[in-house]
Amino acid sequence: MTRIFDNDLDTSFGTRAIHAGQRPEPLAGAIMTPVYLTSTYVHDAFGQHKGYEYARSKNPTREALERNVAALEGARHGFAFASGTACVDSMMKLFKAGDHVICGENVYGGTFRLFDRLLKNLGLCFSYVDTRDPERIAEAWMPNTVALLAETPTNPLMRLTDIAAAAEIAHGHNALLIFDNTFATPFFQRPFEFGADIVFHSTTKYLNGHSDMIGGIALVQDDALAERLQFIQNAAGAVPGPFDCWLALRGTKTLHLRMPRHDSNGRRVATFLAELVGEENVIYPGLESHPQHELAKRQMTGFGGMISVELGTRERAGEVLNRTRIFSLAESLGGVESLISHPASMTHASVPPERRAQLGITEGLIRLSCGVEDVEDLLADVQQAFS
Ligand code: P1T
Repeated sequence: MTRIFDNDLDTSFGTRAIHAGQRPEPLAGAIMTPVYLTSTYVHDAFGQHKGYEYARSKNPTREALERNVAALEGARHGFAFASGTACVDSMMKLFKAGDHVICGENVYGGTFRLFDRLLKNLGLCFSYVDTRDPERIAEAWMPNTVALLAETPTNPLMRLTDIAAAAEIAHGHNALLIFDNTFATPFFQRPFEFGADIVFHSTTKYLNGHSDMIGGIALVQDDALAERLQFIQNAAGAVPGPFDCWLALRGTKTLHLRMPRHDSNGRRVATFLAELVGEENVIYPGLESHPQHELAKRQMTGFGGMISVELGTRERAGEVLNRTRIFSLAESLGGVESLISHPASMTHASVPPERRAQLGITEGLIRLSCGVEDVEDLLADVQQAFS
């Protein structure tokens, strides 16, 4: 069981980011957690081992990451996976054929694809609901509903779910409330404080922060639920390698330094874009024009670096995507470097066109991930690309 160390929660966020889950390595006292490149562990004697038997079940580098991120989210347990998508897939193994999951209608395209193209065939049922409105969530409930899974803010439309309101509904039905906290990170939003049961991340994004690995992690409070997830992690085996865990763990050490910069760059770029293309075309929860700005202020302490912009047509979007010089045209987000992308043909290409149109993921929508470069350079890039 990957329990955090008892004193990890007594310190503030930045100290936890650097220290939580980590102890000096016992052989030489190396201050940095080694990359434990091993598939198995030697037993001291028949029936006696040090708590490690086989690296799919447990790896000390992975454990350090799990404990670290658990401490940042304010959770008791963490379970790392080979990708954010593998994490979602493994979480769904908590359920069985015939169970119904309510999913936020706007989620990462790969999450929708996993549900719609694979897990549906295995007998899980999904409804896609506009979780901005708690009434819609309540109406979607069925006798076999076992969980609500949503992103807040969503990818790419930056829509929010009132986590506390969703928790009240889910818990009234004895179901699990699962939040994808990838966009906000625990630095700006801690869903457990509002009643979430499982919080997960694509660690590929802000937690790693350097665009050099793929991973996922699920955090939980409840011991019995943790035991079930640990069983799945080992039994299904979608685990990350130790070096990827090490890279993510190196990333979390500076999360509290990077996030304020993503946030201040995000605010400046969003405000500037609102002047250039009109505030009604810029989607950023930190702008007063965002329809859920008040909720954003209530459940988030910052708004991060993700911005979407509606440019009207695919041609106009293409012009901007081809013109940026610092914002690189690529999928993914949350790294120190700024990226720009076209959700309809990239991250959400697996969502059928009519569904995309219904949601508002248009051909003219582009998405920016503001990195931590000097903001004047980002503004100049936006100016020359959008004007
Ligand atoms: O790529 P992977 O580590 O499997 O994570 C999937 C995932 C889960 N949740 C959210 C909110 C995500 O944004 C992602 C992955 N997203 C991208 C690759 C992207 O560019 O949006």
